[in-house]
Amino acid sequence: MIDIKARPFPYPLDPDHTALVVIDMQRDFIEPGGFGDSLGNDVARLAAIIPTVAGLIGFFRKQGWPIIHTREAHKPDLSDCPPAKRNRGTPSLRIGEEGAMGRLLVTGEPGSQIVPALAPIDGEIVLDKPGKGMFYATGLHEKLQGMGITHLVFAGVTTEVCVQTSMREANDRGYECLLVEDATESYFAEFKKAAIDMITAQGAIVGWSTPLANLEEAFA
Ligand code: C5J
Repeated sequence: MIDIKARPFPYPLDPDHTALVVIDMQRDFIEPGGFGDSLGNDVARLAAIIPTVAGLIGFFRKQGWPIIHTREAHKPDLSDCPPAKRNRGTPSLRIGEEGAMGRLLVTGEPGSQIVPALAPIDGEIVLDKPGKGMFYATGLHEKLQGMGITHLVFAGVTTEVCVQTSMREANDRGYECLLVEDATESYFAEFKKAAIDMITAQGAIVGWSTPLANLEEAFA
């Protein structure tokens, strides 16, 4: 085990059983004209973390540790998008409707692709998920178990929605979870802070958080 400086106390990283999960760094959330934009959000906040996420991915590639990229994306017939999700609220465009980058949050459309600066490479897992959490209807837990993974490092967007949901799901399944706090972002600064506080409170009730520099320093 290697101790990483973290909140609320050092994170015990197991180099032989750790994978990185990069949540939903896709054009639909990060670029103008996508799903995030259709909900009235300022997507520039999310684009700002791309260099740090790229640094984190580079760190994992250098170590030779597994990387999983998720995308929130539905089947073209929307059979995996419940009406309760699709019909909620008053967005300018709904899931499945044609936007500037194709149909919003639909697998295979340009908007569902991961931003070019973070594009997955051969050997990395790319997982389309219909929900907020990465374990719902994906078979990911079985895949991680088959790989012997016990520790998960998290990055991506948005901190309080898909990242936090996935961390909570992972925590319930017994994974030791670390959030890289400068490699995650929310459309709302106060929600990012609150999510990290909730995750790390009560003795790391969901998991730990740390900046990328602490992870790099431990392996320098
Ligand atoms: C949202 C996500 N915010 N990836 N999805 O709807 O956090």
